[in-house]
Amino acid sequence: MTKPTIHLRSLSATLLVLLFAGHPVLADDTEVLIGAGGSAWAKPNVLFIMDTSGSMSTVDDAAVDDRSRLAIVQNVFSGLMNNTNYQGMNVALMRFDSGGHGGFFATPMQELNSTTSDSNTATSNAFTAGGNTPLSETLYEAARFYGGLSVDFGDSSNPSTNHADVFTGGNYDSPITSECQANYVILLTDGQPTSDNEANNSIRTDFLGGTSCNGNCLDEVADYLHTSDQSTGAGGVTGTQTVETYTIGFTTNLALLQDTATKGGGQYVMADERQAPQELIGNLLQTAAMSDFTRSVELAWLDLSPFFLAAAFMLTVLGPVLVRFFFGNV
Ligand SMILES: [Ca+2]
Ligand SMILES: [Ca+2]
Ligand SMILES: [Ca+2]
Repeated sequence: MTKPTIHLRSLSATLLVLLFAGHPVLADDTEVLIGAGGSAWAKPNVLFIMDTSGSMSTVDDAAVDDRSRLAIVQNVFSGLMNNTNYQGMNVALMRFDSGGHGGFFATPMQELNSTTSDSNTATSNAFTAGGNTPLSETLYEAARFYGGLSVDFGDSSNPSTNHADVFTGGNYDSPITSECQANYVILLTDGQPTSDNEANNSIRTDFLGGTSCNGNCLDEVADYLHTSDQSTGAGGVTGTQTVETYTIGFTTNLALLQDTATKGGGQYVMADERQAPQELIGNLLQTAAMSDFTRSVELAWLDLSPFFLAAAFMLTVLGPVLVRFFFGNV
């Protein structure tokens, strides 16, 4: 497969423009990345998992932002859905089960366009915070989806069950349809896992070849997604198709989320505007610089898109803080 050539230095410049502009609006370079009109490349699958646990109703610092964590995430998600630069990729949205038993698909994996951007936003905005934080159980369900395996939690979940377009009979319809397709999970969460061991036995037998997890299974599932072919069997796509997991943590710097992103082939970013905006900005710039200088010859545009998604999240959440950081207290 021929990969499109990208001049990454211009991408870093784009990121700087974004930072100084204070808006997550992507410039023309990104249009190239997303492949506007570029049907020659398989659409990437981007699965968002949104934490809907009770703690997401928390307002962390009303003096900074009087919205709840969930309201902030919903606003960020809406901003992404309505950014036309992202149209053309496939997007799905999962959320936690309100009773602490795994998670389910609130929307199917579908191409982002003017219609689905509205429906995705409406679905997300209807979420309310409540219940536990079954992180590994939900990523496990996401892995079953990518792998086209049987539905586990998603057909008995609350406050609703899986969207009808993600499964046929009792099995998930894997969104992986092309050898060159890139597949992602972006996990947005604010807390430690709770009520999160119901999938451990299935993870051990179905994903880990009989080996038990070390502590919580979230990182092991991410590792499995990143290192094992997720499109196998009679309907499988030739070659090895894997899934990269990105984690975005709110308010708590969790080693588990770092481990998960590392093993998942993605990145971990922490969005705590009260603690370390400089560090966050530094990490973003460092990532861009590393991409620029160490991978500067050629790179599939798909390799970069999750970073920009994460950056867009961060920039939206931290917009006011970024302005203060660069221009002083105003
Ligand atoms: Ca549970
Ligand atoms: Ca573990
Ligand atoms: Ca395969």
